Amino acid sequence: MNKSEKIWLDGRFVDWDDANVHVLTHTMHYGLGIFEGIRCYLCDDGESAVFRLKEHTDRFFESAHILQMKIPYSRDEINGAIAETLRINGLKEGYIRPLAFLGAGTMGLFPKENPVRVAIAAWKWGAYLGEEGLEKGIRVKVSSFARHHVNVSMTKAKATGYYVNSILAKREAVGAGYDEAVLLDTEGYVSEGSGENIFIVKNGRLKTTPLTSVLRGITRDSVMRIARDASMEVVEERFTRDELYTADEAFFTGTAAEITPIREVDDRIIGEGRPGPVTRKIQEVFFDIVKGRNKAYGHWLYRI
Ligand code: PPE
Repeated sequence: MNKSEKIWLDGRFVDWDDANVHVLTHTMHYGLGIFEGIRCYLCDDGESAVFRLKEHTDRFFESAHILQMKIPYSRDEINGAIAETLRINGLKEGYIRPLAFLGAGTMGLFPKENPVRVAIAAWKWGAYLGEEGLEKGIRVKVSSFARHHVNVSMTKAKATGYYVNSILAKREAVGAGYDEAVLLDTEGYVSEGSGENIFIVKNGRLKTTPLTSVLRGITRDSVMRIARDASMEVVEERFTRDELYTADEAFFTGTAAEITPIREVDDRIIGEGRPGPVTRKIQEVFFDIVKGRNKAYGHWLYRI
């Protein structure tokens, strides 16, 4: 991985290699932690901007609220620490990972005095599913693992432990020769990727999973707004895997994955087997926005 110099840990910067914790760190045993994934882009004017920082920080605090973790910093302090982490590492472009976790203290399932600790790291991270995937589309497999049931895991929280399910699905898909997994919900409807929301396009109309078993993706929200602003119809409705197979176009959205076209699902070619016009249009507008080229969405950029 692309190491940076410093990591912000509990309010101060430490060297990357010294950002260590005790092995009895509670979150390492039981998975009750929360995190964010945020991207910062180098804009065409040479300055850099964090994409939708406010929404990411708000979700970070919402995740903490859902899981009853009290973050010992304000939203402004976290935003400031994120900006400082980018600056101190000289990163004009990169991926930012805020993490809140329960430190060492009591073991067992009723942690009381364990401190809530916060780390913020940032590093260079290229195309999540490969440059070629971004350009030509990826091959996806429906997973044998179901996505979280709403009464088992509260998926509006971006919790560390939930990602065991994602890793199992991703490993299964990659092991079988595909690029990514798509998970169904416990009722059998399409849910999301291991770390991405999903959209399909049919007859010019976009459809994405409603906010039940999925994470409330910030890229998902951005795509819905971009599409609606371009007078495209967007609905949030359940759909089945055969509706995915017969879509004209399909794509994943996520901070890491950005807008990644899907060209094949379970060995069925989607549409023409390459990114379709709607996907390409959304990609184009999205990258124009994050690079500061589209002034109409300037309010989504937090200048560093
Ligand atoms: N669903 C899941 C399960 C998910 O993890 C992500 C983000 C999304 C949807 C899209 O959300 P958003 O980034 O707000 O558009 N996944 C993060 C973690 C990736 C990783 O491998 O780590 C991300 O994209 O940063």
